[in-house]
Amino acid sequence: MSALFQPFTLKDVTLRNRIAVPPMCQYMAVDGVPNEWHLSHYASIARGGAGLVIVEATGVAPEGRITPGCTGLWNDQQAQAFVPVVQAIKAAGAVPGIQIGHAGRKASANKPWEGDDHIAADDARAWETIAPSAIAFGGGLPRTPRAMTLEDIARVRQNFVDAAVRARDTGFEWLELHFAHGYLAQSFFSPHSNQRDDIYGGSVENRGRFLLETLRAVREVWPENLPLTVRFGVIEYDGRDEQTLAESIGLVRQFKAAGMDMISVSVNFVIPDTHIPWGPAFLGPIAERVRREADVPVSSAWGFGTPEIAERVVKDQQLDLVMVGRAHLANPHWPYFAAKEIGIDRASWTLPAPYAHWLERY
Ligand code: FNR
Ligand code: 531
Repeated sequence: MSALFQPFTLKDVTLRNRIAVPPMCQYMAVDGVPNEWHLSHYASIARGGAGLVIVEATGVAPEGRITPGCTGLWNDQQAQAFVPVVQAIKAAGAVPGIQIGHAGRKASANKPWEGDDHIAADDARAWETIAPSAIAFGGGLPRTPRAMTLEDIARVRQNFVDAAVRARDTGFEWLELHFAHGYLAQSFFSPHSNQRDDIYGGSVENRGRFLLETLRAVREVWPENLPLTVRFGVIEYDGRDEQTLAESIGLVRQFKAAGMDMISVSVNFVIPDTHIPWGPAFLGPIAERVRREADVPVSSAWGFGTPEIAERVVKDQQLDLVMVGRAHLANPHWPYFAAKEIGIDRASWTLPAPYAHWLERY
């Protein structure tokens, strides 16, 4: 039997298989409002057979978006516009998830195909960025952010809570906090970007405070019976990996004690010049270590989009869920072709009946 096509239950949610579509920004929203693009994009990807579809990083506040094209959940118009997206994902048999986040010092940027860099400060589309400290990321994101006051920190934490309430009321059944990839939350935890001298900076406990407080506050409003997860960079590949991993796994344990149901293991991306060992499934062993040492279900991504790799990492219990991103952009029906490639019998039934029936002998 295939491991990849076994169901997965977390709290009251059961996924039809171990394949998740990770959040992937579409940069196609105006004023944060999802539109026809998002509806057709998510409906088509959900129809392909994945168990879980996580909607892209969605800003908890206008200045929390990466680009002006990112979605938002800071107002009811945006929440209302997500309802058809949730319904389409569910109609396709997948579980609708959403990731909410704040881009911090990486915000106010151009779309990847329009430069992937900070919008020029004198451009009317630009906005002031905020971060734990007034330290710029560098590279294409050279603008120095304003160091957050304690009021800013309290406001942004509340933004996360308010966005979680909107996600709940919109019908999402899986919530992921974006604590990875060098965005605001990740940048609080890293000493590269957080050099505060108050209770939010310095010691590993202080650097983890914003993340833990935000998780606890969201847990209070997110239904206990639905998965609350965190996407978290646990390694920077900056030459201090053993220390970063130890600190990160310590914080993951605290996330679990605070009510987090699952961790999505990723890379920090806090500084531009690192030595990431890109390659198929390179995060598998890291994720397995987090799974073992923090005793928590894990998912991960980067190069798992080959069927036999996806099958193997679940069978070997490195991961509980495999996130397959770009392969789904190339082929929204990736799970159907993966099922055929790893020899699942009646593979066509990974697709909805109107398709499956005719593909059985196709
Ligand atoms: C991403 N990624 C990403 N990650 C995240 O946590 N939130 C997001 O919104 C996005 N947005 C995004 C957009 C696009 C176009 C790409 C290609 C990627 C990272 C993504 O979820 C995944 O981790 C990586 O793409 C690696 O997995 P694959 O693509 O190798 O399967
Ligand atoms: C990071 C990425 C780097 C290299 C290949 C794929 C993905 N992502 C992070 C995304 C934005 C797009 C780039 C987010 O986390 C929002």
